[in-house]
Amino acid sequence: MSSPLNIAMIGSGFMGRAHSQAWASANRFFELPRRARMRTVVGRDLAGARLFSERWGWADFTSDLKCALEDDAIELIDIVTPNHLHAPQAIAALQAGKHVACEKPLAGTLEEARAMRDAAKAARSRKRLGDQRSFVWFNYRRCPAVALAHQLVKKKKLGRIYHIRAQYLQDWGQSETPLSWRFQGNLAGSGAHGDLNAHIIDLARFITGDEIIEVSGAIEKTFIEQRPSARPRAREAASGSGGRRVPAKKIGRSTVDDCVLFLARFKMGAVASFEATRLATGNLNRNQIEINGEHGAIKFDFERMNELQWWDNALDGQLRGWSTISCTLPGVHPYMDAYWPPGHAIGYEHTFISQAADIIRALAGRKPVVPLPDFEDAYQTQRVLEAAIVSARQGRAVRMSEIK
Ligand code: NAI
Ligand code: SOE
Repeated sequence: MSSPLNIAMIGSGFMGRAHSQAWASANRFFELPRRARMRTVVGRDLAGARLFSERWGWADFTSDLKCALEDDAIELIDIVTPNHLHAPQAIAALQAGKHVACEKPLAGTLEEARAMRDAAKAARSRKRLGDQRSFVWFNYRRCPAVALAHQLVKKKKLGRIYHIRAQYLQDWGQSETPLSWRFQGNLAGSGAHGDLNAHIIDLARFITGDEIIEVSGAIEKTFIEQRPSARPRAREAASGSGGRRVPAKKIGRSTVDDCVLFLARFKMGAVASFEATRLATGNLNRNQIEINGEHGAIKFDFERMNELQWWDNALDGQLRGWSTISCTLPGVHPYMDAYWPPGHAIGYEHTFISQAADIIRALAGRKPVVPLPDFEDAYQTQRVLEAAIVSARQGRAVRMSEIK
């Protein structure tokens, strides 16, 4: 095994915990060419960063990003901060010669995303600093069932694709949910749109290997315009969905959407619909996609993340029907070699462990199990997000060629 991969992570909230767990576990589950070393966590304040480092296994802590950027031993900066910080932090890290792994959405705005894409491109071509890489944590690609769907499409099992139907439905955004950064346009960029549509646009692009050429019929809606102000550091404000709801007295204005819906056309002819919302009462984290092709169809729902639904159109009519594949077979289903015996389900955290493993592979010049999104790739998803907003606000179809 070559030298350890020293990592610094910026941020210590929901994703800070998920990523810490992933970096700590990747070498335990996977045989990897390098060992991840959790060197420094960068927090907003020293006391908080110290507590976090002790609990989650970081060797050191700081509240000054410069310390991590000037530490020559650190090769990779992992960014798990609110969306408005992705661009300045990622660009500074790239300019300091580091590899960068950034949470989704790539940025709050298209302009910031473009600057990040350009900085990653410039860094890769600046040979003096080595082959600098960028990664984006579209972690759902690494659900074994989603990776399998990608492989089935690649093997042409679905044939020509007609329909893509994607929804990301949550319901944590009810009126009593406090005004965290997620409801502030200047910090989040958008609401359910960048937060959730980003995932399903990425999933649709990843599974089909196709690109969107036109967006139309978009609706952007904010149902709840006033929210109780967030208590500083309240857990429910920090982690988005599912937290304890603590009433607060002051009222503030939400400046993001609660939901965005839109239609799209793909280059190879498929037509698609996308819906993201935080107000789909009754749905906790229903990240689902159905793809209907000439020879077969697939359905995935994150709330049953170990399963892929498969329809084989070639079967005799008497036998034709949806079948449920338990994507838990080592040696058969992507990533399952690393985990448990057949039928022993994995969870949300494994998507991050598998992505951490693929990042380590990529940084050692090896191939990831399925493609890893980089800043260029995530920028294409960001362009689609932008096209949907233009469509919603101008009430018209938007060609992707309009969105630079
Ligand atoms: P969070 O609010 O739980 O945590 C954000 C963290 O950033 C907090 O620890 C906060 O103290 C820290 N922070 C803020 N400003 C900072 C600064 N200047 N320097 C250092 N730390 C700073 O938010 P969460 O849920 O962890 O989201 C972070 C990012 O991860 C967002 O971009 C979000 O979209 C993404 N995300 C992705 C998920 C996925 O499934 N891939 C799931 C949840 C979030
Ligand atoms: C909240 O909506 C959230 O945590 C998103 O930020 C994540 O990206 C999604 O995976 C789960 O829900």
